[in-house]
Amino acid sequence: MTDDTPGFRGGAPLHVGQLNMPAGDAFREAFAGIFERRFYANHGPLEQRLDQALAERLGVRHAVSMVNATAALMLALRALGRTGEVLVPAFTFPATVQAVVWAGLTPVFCDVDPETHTLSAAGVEPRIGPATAAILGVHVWGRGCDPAALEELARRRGVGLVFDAAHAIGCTAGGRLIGGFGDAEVFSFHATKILNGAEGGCVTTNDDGLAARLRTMRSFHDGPGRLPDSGLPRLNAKMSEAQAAMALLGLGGLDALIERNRRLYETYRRHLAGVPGVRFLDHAAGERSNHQFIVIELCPDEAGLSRDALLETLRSGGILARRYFFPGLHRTPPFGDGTAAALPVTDRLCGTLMQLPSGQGMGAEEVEAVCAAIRHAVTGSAKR
Ligand code: T4K
Repeated sequence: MTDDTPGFRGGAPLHVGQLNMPAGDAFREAFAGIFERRFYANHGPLEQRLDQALAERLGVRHAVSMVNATAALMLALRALGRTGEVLVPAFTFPATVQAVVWAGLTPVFCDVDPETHTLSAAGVEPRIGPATAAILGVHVWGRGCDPAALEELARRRGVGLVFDAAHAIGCTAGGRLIGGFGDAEVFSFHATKILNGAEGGCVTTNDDGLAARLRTMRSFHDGPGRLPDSGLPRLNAKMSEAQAAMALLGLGGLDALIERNRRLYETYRRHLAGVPGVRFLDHAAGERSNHQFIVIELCPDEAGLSRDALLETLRSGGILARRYFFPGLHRTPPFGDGTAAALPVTDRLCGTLMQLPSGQGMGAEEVEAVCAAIRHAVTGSAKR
């Protein structure tokens, strides 16, 4: 970046993570309650309140909170009680596929749809075989992973269906809130997610039996809804009261954050319109999104520079945009390496997509500066 290059100046670097923090007073009050009760873990009142609030918010019978989404995915898959292979995208965060392995199942990578970036029923069906235990779809960017069609497919072929909904709280698919699709869905409350529990996650399900198994497997303690003497494998994957306090505060402020994100998203969309080679990732018409992720695809031939060259230019101006996801997991140890069979759509997306900063730390001015820096890198001019 040269001296006359527009970019973010005079502040902290702009990260892609959301880092949505509750108001200090509310935070102090919630934590004072924990200290007064001297109840820090083992399914305390805040964890129970969170499970209820999440289930109500997502319109689902059960929400079972956990220490993080990775453990929640592991337990959701294990609680299906199936063995064999899990059909999963390679275009996802490593936790999705590591959870499959930790659950004692074998991941089989499927390519994703070029428009939605998620698994589709048509793409997955040819990969279903006698060893298939389940399909694990990922609602990447909060865009629904064709859930109704995958539900029909899973029912017809007799396989399990779980969704990694780490990105998707507050989003809809086919007009229905994500949370009640398939056998189970899994949300993340990591600090960089729109609902920040300073780590945390949950499984949601409409299946009473699955919920009871999850409530048993998530800890060694007598939490609510636990099955006595079930013989199920158990783990310390329970959520602490501190996490639950943070997540409850986040849930209370979620709608305001989504609205704030939506305004940032519109600003990005307006200011990136017409930049050669930059394709802005829109959300499906008629669906609700949390607008947590601002994603662009860069066509190097039209833009005159590669995605990685653009990232480097932005980085030198304090704009920490990121490749997301890179490389595809079919090319990442322990799942594969550079010689892995191509997944053409995944390979293309991994080479051309990037995530731009958003969230509480950004305002319209910062968004405009990021867009001007992109425009300048591509066209040599920052004019809007
Ligand atoms: N499935 C999907 C599709 C996921 O995306 C994820 C997690 C999971 C499953 C598993 O969920 P969890 O088990 O984590 O609940 C981060 C997060 O660790 C991870 O939760 C998230 N997805 C993933 C996409 O991003 P990193 O290691 O690449 O990002 P990190 O921690 O370097 O943070 C991003 C930026 O935010 C950095 O530039 C620094 C900044 N940051 C981060 C934290 C945590 C801060 O400034 N302060 C902070 O406290 O994985």
